[in-house]
Amino acid sequence: MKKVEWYHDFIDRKYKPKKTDLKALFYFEPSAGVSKDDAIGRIASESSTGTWTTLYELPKRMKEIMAIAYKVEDNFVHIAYPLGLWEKGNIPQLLSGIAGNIFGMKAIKNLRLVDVSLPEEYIRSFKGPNLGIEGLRKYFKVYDRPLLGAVPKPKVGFDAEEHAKIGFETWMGGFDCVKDDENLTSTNFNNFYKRVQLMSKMRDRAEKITGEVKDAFINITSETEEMKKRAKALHNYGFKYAMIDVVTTGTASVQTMRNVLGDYGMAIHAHRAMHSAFDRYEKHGITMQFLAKIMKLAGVDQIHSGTAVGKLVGDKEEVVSIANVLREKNVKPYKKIILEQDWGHIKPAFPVTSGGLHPGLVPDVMDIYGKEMVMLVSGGIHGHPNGTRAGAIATRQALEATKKKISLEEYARTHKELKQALEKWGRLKPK
Ligand code: CAP
Ligand code: MG
Repeated sequence: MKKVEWYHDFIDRKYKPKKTDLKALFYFEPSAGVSKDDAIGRIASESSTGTWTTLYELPKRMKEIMAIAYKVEDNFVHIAYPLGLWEKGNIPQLLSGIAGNIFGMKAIKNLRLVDVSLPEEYIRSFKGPNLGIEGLRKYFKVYDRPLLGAVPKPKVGFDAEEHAKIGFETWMGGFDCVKDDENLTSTNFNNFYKRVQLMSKMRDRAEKITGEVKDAFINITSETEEMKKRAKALHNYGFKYAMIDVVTTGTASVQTMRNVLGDYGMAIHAHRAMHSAFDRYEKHGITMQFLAKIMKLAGVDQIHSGTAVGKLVGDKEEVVSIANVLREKNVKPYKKIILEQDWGHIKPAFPVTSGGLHPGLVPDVMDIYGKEMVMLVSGGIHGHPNGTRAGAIATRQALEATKKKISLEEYARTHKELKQALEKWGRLKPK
């Protein structure tokens, strides 16, 4: 019988990956009646050079660039992708390969792209973060604690004037940054350009009074040409960051904006809204640690990474893995969660912890992350019984207590803003 399928040609358990191969780890579950080899052959074939049936002719070079499934451990498969399959500097193409059609193959019931170890020759074609952790700490002149920020809440509803006033209160309470919410871009009552102008005035005022560097993550998310205009406005008004919702705008626009913002000497705050559409369920989709990896490659300086104790999903093991991928120069492999990664010239980036945090959770988050992070406490300051500025002060007090290894309750005896925060929220872990 003429051979109809050739998926098994993409399996070789004797294959030893080359230094220049991209090495991917997938979790997979074959559909009923499908063997593991039928499944892994399909994953390797459909994500590289194959198709469903044997072909009349094959170019010789195909052999050099086809993916090879070389190791299977339970429901995990390691697949090597020769460098020649990929266009250097092109993240969308990488995703179209290793995170494309394979998610829809009938023969595979569940599939999850866990991580990809990228070779130096591939990494070299990307810029990575413009400032990174070191550059941002130098900019703020803050070294002994996490960078602190807050989003005006309610998420959307303030006009530009009110927004800037909340920003001023946040800065005066001791926070470094004021962040736009992920779904605030430009509305008829809070026009982007008006907000930039008013926020710059309030920032200058707060800097003058406090003597500290103050900045903002103002959301430029929109069509790419418009994002370029908004980036220019932020630069003209002296802001160091632009915020981008990197999943909804896509990796191509992140790469474009890395170039534009890089020319301005600016940094990117990456909000990850929509990530839970594909990273939440452990049997199918793409992990947040891989999303964080490609966004760092594309050039974001910081990206949300979860809290483990707040209102959104992501347990401690996942949160720490994402933080490692972002901060470590040489990432060590960890269980079937992350692969080794030498980041080469790419600068370390900040994990951003946010979502349901308040002063009572500061010790938990510091215990998980240490100080090398950006901590966003939004509802957790604007909901303080004495308002935004007191909420920010309470958060600073909780940080001081944690650093001095004094319990919050003890510290609250002599710090009223913290006391009031604990009276309202205690150590609540919001859902
Ligand atoms: C947090 C937040 C952030 C989430 C995003 C919100 O506000 O502004 O968008 O942290 O989730 O809109 O919920 P609160 P993640 O501090 O008031 O909860 O950080 O997991 O990407
Ligand atoms: Mg938000």
